[in-house]
Amino acid sequence: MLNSAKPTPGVISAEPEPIKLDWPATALLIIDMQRDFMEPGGFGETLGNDVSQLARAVKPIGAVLKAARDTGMLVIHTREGHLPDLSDAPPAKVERGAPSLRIGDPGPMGRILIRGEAGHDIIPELYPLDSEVVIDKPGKGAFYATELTDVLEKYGIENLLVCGVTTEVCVNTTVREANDRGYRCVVISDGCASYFPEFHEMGLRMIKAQGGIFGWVADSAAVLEAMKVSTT
Ligand code: C5J
Repeated sequence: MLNSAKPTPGVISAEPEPIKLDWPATALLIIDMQRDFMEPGGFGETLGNDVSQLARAVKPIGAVLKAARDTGMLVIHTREGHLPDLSDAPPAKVERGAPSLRIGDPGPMGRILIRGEAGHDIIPELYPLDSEVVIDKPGKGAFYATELTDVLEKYGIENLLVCGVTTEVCVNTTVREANDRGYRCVVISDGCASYFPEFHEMGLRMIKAQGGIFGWVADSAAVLEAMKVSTT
């Protein structure tokens, strides 16, 4: 755990300070644990990244996902991707850089970052149950051009446990969007990962700096400990 002090029952040992959540008003938000980011041959690798860097987040997310399912917490998964005709993909995104394959090009897991293709789907270890919410998003943030706000309002959600990939891109963008909309975000440090370990570290530090300018950061053990006490 990040804090060495003994945890208070039901309180997440988080940084910059412990936080007690109203669990029925809390959802688990898992960002973009898709084959396109996690596996060779997908979008992440076409950009020149070492996708093995992201594997470390799978187990901690799996543990929190199991606890969320056991306790009946609302679980929301997101997927970044685009419509087959690319009508929701800005040319500025598609044409950027010099990837080995561009968004929409055929790859070993189907067309790169296109909805409905194998690469766009969530990895088997964290696959959503039919009862869970899946939000398809065209951007990095999970609120932009999606129904996420409506879902959170429908379920009376005020707090988000956030994890997924990558720490400094889609996790950070979503946490910033959520923070501006009034949600308390607790980011699960070992449930996030980046292709660049230093960006992961800085991405977390940016969130919890200045008294928690965007939210709180806690590891999965601290979250699980608080969930165990608070939801039994
Ligand atoms: C990126 C994401 N890195 N899910 N997407 O392009 O972070």
